[in-house]
Amino acid sequence: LSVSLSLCVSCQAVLDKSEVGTLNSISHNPPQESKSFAANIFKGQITTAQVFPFPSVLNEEQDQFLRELVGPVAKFFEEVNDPAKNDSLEKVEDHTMQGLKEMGAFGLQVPAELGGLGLCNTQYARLVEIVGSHDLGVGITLGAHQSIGFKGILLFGNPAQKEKYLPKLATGENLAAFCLTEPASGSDAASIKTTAVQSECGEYFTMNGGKIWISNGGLAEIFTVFAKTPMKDPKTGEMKDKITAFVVERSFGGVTHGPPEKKMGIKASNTAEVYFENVRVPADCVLGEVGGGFKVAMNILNNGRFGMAAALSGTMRASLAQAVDWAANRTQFGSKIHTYGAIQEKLARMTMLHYVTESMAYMISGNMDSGASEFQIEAAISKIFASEAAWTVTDECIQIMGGMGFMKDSGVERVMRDLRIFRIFEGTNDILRLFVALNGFQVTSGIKLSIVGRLRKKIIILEITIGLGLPTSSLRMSLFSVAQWLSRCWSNSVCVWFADEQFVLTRVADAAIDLYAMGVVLSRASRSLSQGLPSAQHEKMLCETWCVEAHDRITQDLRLLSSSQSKQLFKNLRAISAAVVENGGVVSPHPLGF
Ligand code: MYA
Repeated sequence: LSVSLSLCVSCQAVLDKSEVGTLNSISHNPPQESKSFAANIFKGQITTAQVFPFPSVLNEEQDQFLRELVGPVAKFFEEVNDPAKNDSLEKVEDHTMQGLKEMGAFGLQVPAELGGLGLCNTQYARLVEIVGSHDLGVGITLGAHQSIGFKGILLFGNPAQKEKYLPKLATGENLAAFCLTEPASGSDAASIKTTAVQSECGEYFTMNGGKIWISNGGLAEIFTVFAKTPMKDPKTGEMKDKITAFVVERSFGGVTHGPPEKKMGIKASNTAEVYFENVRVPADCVLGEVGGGFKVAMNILNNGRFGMAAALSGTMRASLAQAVDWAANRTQFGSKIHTYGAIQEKLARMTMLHYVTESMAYMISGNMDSGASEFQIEAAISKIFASEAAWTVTDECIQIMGGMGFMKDSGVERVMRDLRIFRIFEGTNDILRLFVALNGFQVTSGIKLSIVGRLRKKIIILEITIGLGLPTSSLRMSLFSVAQWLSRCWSNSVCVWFADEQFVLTRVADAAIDLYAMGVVLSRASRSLSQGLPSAQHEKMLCETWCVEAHDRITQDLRLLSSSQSKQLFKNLRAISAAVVENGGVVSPHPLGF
């Protein structure tokens, strides 16, 4: 609270005493301690520590080092890497791979003493953003390697594992891959069938199973593999299968892979099946605890998701620049097309989507660098938001460019193809929306809610009211209006019953996403105002416009949920779906009758 107040003073947002009172009463005695802004909004609390002020985490040395890296990396992507060629060859060209290795791009976050660049998350985000603005295929090759492939070793490895594996991974001499998904286990990650059975002597595990759609699967030497290990339940004495994470070397023997998959996009990145046949994995290759692998997997994913937001904010920046270049130079009906309202609205919305995504990426990386341990809801939100925003921005870039955008030479069609997978992998956006809503309610209620859980739990749907009659000289912090909204929600709470109620949860997640987005842009625009940046008024406008529309979306969603209409609506949707499933497709007869 004190942070938010001092921020307000510095950005000239004057609070009157009644507003201070409201905030004090909201933040009072939280039922469960959490510093996460996103988690706390489900409790009707504004916890500002992770949002205000906008993080500035780099010290002078880190700032200087990053500045020295940004130029050469951008130059490399402009002059050496050829995204169209990588796409058509369906691999990253050899000289590009070599150049990336020489630049240290395969070990961005590996500590310097183990041969990496030792970057913090914020520095990593800045470089990944450059990669995302040029070539998502290269981005996935690099990201599958370090964002998930060997992140487990960085996060959970013991000193011996780190010393053994990280130096060669950092230089790119060895590539890494993350092996979770299986033919029958996609979103339901806990249902994997790959097994790892410990030997009688306890010295090794025998691993059997197969993984699919593994990025870098055909190139990697080192794999982070999740497998079920039979274990004795200490309480009941019964044998139970629990997931364990392992570092598996291809050189162990019994590790093979399928041919590169033919894909819609990110063609330059290798994707393959990986098989494990009687692989003898030494017991000292267990990552974390035996039986603790599910949490290892989730934490690796949580930890890497902001990288996607960073990379995609780079993609959006590039798409926006391309759209602007076209709109500023293309003449139709006697005028440049950027002078027409229809194009102006597109450019403005693209700009706002980019601003929100970029703000989320650096908000989360900054929090992580400041030692935050609870960021999983925010990270999931950033992945959902970034992948959808980048899709919209690039789609609109093509729309602005018209026929030219559809041509291969424009390069945007490749970006569009590359982007499609981002709403699917690293947790589909649909699953992550459920994760956001259920985790939020778990924080509120203390009751564990599983995605497939059968719990019936009263939830509180929050009613939103954000006043935006903002004086032009200051933001007058819509945040405080958000806080007022949250406080009101306790008195105006609407109870909704749900059991597997994904229709409800998805909309609640959308409200949480919009709210978090408001928080991050309010914070960033406030900082720009307080620093007197030349762009401050522009940012203020982005922020205000975003907040007005986000407020409307939230109100609409929550109004629907609290209305009697929603039950009927969801019933209809369920019935329509059941009918088409039963019929194997369209139910209504063709209008021509045949
Ligand atoms: S890799 C494949 C990605 N796959 C997925 O993401 C799978 C999605 N599924 C899931 O995440 C889980 O199965 C869900 C759990 C969430 C559905 N953090 O009962 P539960 C805890 C911490 O809810 P389920 C790929 O695509 C939970 O609290 N903890 O579980 C690579 C509970 O704990 P407890 C979590 O109903 C693509 C326990 O687990 C989390 O089975 C390449 C059980 O929970 C969490 N998130 O459903 C990308 N979730 O028992 C390349 C659950 O203690 C990278 N729990 O209460 C690109 C990077 C960008 C470019 C970079 C360029 C350089």
